Order: sequence, then C-alpha cells, then structure tokens
Amino acid sequence: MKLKQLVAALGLALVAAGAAQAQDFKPRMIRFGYGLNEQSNQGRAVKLFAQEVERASGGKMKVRAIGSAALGSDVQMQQALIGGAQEMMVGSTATLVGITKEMAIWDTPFLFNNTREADAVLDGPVGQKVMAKLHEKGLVGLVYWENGFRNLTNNKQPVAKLEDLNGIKLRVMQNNVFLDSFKTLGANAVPLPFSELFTALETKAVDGQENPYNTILSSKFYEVQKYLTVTNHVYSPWIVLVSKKYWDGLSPAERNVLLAAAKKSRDFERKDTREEATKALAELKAKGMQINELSPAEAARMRDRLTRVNAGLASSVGMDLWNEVQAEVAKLRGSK
Ligand code: TK8
Repeated sequence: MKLKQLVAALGLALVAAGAAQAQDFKPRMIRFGYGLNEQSNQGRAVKLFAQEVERASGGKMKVRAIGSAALGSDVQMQQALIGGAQEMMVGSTATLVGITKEMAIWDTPFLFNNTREADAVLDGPVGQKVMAKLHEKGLVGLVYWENGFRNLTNNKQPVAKLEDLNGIKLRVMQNNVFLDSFKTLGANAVPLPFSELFTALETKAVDGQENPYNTILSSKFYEVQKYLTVTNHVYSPWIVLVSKKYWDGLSPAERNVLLAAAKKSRDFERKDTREEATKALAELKAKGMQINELSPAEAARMRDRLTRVNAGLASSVGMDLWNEVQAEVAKLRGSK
C-alpha cells in the first residue's frame, strides 16, 4: 500500500470508530423554550442549535424552538424541565438561584470587567463546578451563553447620580441579589418575570428595568423607556439547560450531539451578541432614547454602594466558592 492510501484507510477507520451509527439515534422531538423573541440574539442562537442537532443526528433529533416565553417564564420552564414536561431551555442564571443557590455567584456586582474574564471563568473549572450543582436538582447545564453587561433604563428621569434612583419603581429579575442590590441603591425594586416586563413598562406598573443593550433593542423597550444610563453593573450569563429526566434516557451518541451543538451555539452566540452590542447603543439613540454615562465619581459611589451586598452573597454561595471565583479573576487580571 502506498503511504497516501494507508493514511486514507487509517483516516476512514478512525471516522468509523468515532462516528455515531444510525442506530445510536432514536427519533426525538426536543421542545426548546426561551424568553426573548425570534429576532433576538437568543432566538438566532437557538435556531443555530436546532439546525446543528438535526444535521449531526442525520435528521433523527429535531428541535422545536419556542420563543417569547410561549412555554412560560424562565422559572416556569425550569420547573417543567425538572418535572420532565419540557426537554430544553435557555434562560438567565439569575432566575435559577431559587433552585441552585451557588448560581448567585454570577450576580456579584462588577464581578467581571470584560468578556475575556467572563468567558475564562464561566468556561473554566469554577464555572463548570457551579453548573454541575444543577444535577442534584434535576437539571443538566450544557454551556453558558452571553446575555451581557446590564444597563439601566427608566421612564422618569435621567439617572446621573445615586439619588436619582430614589423612588424609581424598578423591575428586577426574580432573584434576591438583584432585589437587594437595587434596594440598596435606593430604588423601589419589584421582582417580575421577563415575560411580563414589556407590558409592565407600557402600562407604567413599573418605571424602569435593567438589561443588556441587545435586549433593550430586541424587546423594543425603547418604545416604552426614555432614559438609558450606562451602568454595566453586572455581567449576566444565560445557561442552556436540559431536563435531567430526559438526559438520562438519551444514548451517549445523542448526548454528544446535544453537547457539541451547544458548544457551537455558544461560540456563535457570543460572537453575534458582541457584534450586535457594539452597534446597539447608537441604534437605541437613533430610536430616540436619551443616553447618559455616569461620571467617574458617581460610578464609584454606585459601585461602592453595590458591594454592600457582597457579604450576604458570599455567605449564601459559600465562602469557598466566593474565594475561588475572586482568586480566578485576580489571576486573570495578573496575566493580561
Ligand atoms: C429571558 C430572561 C432575560 C433576563 C431578564 O427569559 O429576565 O431580565 O435578562 O434575558 O432570562
């Protein structure tokens, strides 16, 4: 045999050994729920995931992407996954804290300075360890996606200093760290599911909210919010979840397909989100929002005030996890 042929034959043998066979896959229909609309960064990435799963399983596994919280809010979908009534979802890690308290570590105000730090910690050993905590609660986490750095909008007045938040009725996620954080800042914080947010803003049941630029744009919050303050107060991850009941019934080949597709969707989603975020602020301005940055002095005051929640947060996630994450971030900052 010529060398070329030998290499080709070896290659084929390897493919045969590694590749999944048709009989490794059963016909499957996965209901994948998410909160934002189809036109959002979330919608685009779920679509890519669905195509990837179908392709890699030779059409055996199909994903039905169901957006706009049509299957329920984050919290409702999490319960459906735990009970086995729904197979997959993507949502905020912050709404998972009621189930797995360690998830609150990602709600630490100003934890990450940039996406390089976020990616490294979330995809690294600590991020994976926190994700693994979901198993005992009936959930399997596959990957973290980027929701993004959160910024404040409201309909009452520009927020240029801490005191401007006084009396603003602000929707927060269903999560105690967010509730405490914004109460600490002086706002009248009200927890609400994302699926009720647009209407709550429109009917003036609340004055404001906080989310990344991408979401303010894709959910058309600019139609019902006048002022945007660049606060970047926390980096918010999304997490792709599978019902553990469902996962346990899959073959290894089927699980591999889901995990590999989830990783592809993560890489796509982060790139897509970051590209969109760089243009989003100008678009929001063009849509008529009045945008202001905080002066360095006011940003520092807000930051100081927000760190008051850290002690409570550290004790609720556990000192070991708190220290481990702080050490990871410090290490990354030392090795630029
Ligand atoms: C979408 C939510 C959203 C989150 C929020 O279901 O609730 O404000 O930022 O992305 O998970």
